Amino acid sequence: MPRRYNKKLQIKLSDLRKLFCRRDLVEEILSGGKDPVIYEVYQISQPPSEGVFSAATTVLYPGKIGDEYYFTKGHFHLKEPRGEVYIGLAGRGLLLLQDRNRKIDKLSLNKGEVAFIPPNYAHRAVNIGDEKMVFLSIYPSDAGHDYEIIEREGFSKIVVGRKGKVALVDNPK
Ligand code: M6P
Ligand code: ZN
Repeated sequence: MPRRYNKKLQIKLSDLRKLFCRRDLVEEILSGGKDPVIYEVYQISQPPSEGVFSAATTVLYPGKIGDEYYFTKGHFHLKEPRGEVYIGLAGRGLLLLQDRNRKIDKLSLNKGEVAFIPPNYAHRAVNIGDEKMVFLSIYPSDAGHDYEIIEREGFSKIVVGRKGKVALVDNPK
């Protein structure tokens, strides 16, 4: 884990209950008394200021709900002209990018790969491997997180593992 961070977030299944497709399975797991950690974010957060970066290391655990792989919540930036860079440090992952018209693009985000998130794209990381997926993100400290649209509408496509294959399919919701 990174040695220097000033804020740690732990996101559990219950924090993502409305986002997974199979809400019935989520509720079944939670009502059985389990609430697994899906990911942790170690932030090196700087006060919001133009031209200053914040950074975060995210550890996204492997797993699925039904056939949908674990993912980060995903967000737009509150300040629209703010981009971001993700750098894969471990594991196998995908980065979903969705524009304001819900058009989706996917980039691979495996160990050693760098992905650029252009301004005005919602972004979500997905762990498609059997091990922890770890990535570093670097973003303007004044970007801000806007979760509202994603919490309401989700991404237009979801990432599933079926018969040993990874596929991007339409979000049935
Ligand atoms: C990356 C960055 C962070 C973000 C984290 C988890 O590290 O984009 O700003 O908080 O991923 O993603 P989310 O906030 O969408 O759950
Ligand atoms: Zn971001």
